Amino acid sequence: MITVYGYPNTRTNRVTWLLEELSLDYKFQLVDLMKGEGHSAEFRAINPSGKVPALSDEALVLTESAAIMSYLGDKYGEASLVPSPGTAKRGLYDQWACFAIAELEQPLWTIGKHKFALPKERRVPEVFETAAWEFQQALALLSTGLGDKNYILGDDFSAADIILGHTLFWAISFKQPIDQQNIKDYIDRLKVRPGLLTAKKKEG
Ligand SMILES: N[C@@H](CCC(=O)N[C@@H](CS)C(=O)NCC(=O)O)C(=O)O
Repeated sequence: MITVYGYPNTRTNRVTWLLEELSLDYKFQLVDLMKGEGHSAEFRAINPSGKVPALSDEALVLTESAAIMSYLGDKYGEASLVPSPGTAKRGLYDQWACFAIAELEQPLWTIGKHKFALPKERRVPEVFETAAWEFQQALALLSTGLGDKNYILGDDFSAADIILGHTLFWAISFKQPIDQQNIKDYIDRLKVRPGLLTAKKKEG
């Protein structure tokens, strides 16, 4: 049985969205971050960092949303959502998944950390402007990479679109401007995916 340890409106949604796209059964185990459950001894035994998502699949426990997604796609996806290792498509999949985490998410998370996530005494509001600028640089690269394709790898939706899409939804909630029409259309295509809507419902 697959168990996802998570909390609504967090990176957990990348994993639950993929699980829905793969039509896999799973248990959603709420780790109530607001009640401090991330730092309970019980959850730290699963993820020492206290962060979500984490996933258990029989004896395996995994953390890091992008790694969990590659694992699920490789094991259960028959190359439909995560391309097979060693193919050109997988190279491009990994490129965009890494880009999402390292370039697109990083400045947004800097904003998030310094707005609400870090202890108050650690927050440095001066970083906001540079982080917002960095996000715009990454957005421009994404717009060029996406071009006139429906999805980042071409005609077919993949788990890379989940990581990118989730990060773009996050940008909207952080009120970062998105001016590129191809990215706006991409967001419109992603936000109505039934897998996303079901995952959100299950997370509560
Ligand atoms: N790189 C990790 C980041 C995980 C992460 O920071 N999760 C946040 C929620 S989106 C969290 O659990 N924060 C609680 C905390 O930092 O204590 C991933 O992609 O899974």
